[in-house]
Amino acid sequence: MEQIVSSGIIDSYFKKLKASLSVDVAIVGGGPSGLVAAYFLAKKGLNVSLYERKLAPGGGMWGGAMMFNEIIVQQEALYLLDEFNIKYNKYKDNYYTIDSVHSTAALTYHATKAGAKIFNCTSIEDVVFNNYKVSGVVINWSPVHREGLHVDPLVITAKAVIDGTGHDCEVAQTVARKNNVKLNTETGSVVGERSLSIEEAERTTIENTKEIFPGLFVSGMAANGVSGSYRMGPIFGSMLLSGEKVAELIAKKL
Ligand code: 48F
Repeated sequence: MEQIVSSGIIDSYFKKLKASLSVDVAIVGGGPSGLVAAYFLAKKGLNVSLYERKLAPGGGMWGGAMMFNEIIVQQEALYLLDEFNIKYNKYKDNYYTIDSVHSTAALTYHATKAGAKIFNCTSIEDVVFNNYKVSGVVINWSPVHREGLHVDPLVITAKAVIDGTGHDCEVAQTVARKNNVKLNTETGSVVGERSLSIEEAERTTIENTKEIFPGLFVSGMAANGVSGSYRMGPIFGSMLLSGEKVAELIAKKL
């Protein structure tokens, strides 16, 4: 029995990893925008891997605001709550509240059920840069980074990569810093996030969700960080809509 438990885990984990060495889409970050993108892309039959640095995917969604575990979603994104079977309560005209734990679990459940593979405890430390195109991601165990161990990574090739890393827009930062290239932003580099302005931020998140370099797309807060727009705090409609938009852009391209 001891042998079966261990070999079962090892065999099925490596089967999953091996099937994901070359994917259609590699998503960096399991926040709401990354999870929604994973769901829609997998639903279209694409081979999708999502890498999350932490033990639990969900990013900034679990904790609501200041650990009050409720979040706000506006009317425009209500159809996505229905798509993910998330329960909501009307608060005021146009504004709904959802339980952040219930909704984070629902996004994760539906993304994996649609066929996306989530690799948690896995950090992206670089990208593959072939023929002036982002062509994959360079992965390592998060504990290797945390311990500062000098351990080389593995490489996953991908037709498209999504930077869904939230406020830090880590992948875009790395691509710009290491390769001396111009991104599709006003300054050609990562402009950086501005202070909080909810209405403006919610609107621009959708606009800023785009391909910022051949092969590299941005979603969610990373989209606003890269393009120099505002943060919005614990309202999540645009995060969900951004995930859907980036999936559509990529599906059209592949
Ligand atoms: O920040 P995050 O939740 O991304 P998002 O989809 O949503 C933003 C909102 O949560 C909130 C907000 C909107 O109301 O302002 O902040 O833009 O999740 C990003 C995830 O990416 C992971 C990180 O642990 C988090 O779970 N992550 C960041 N860098 C890496 C990474 C990396 N290099 N490799 C793997 N995962």
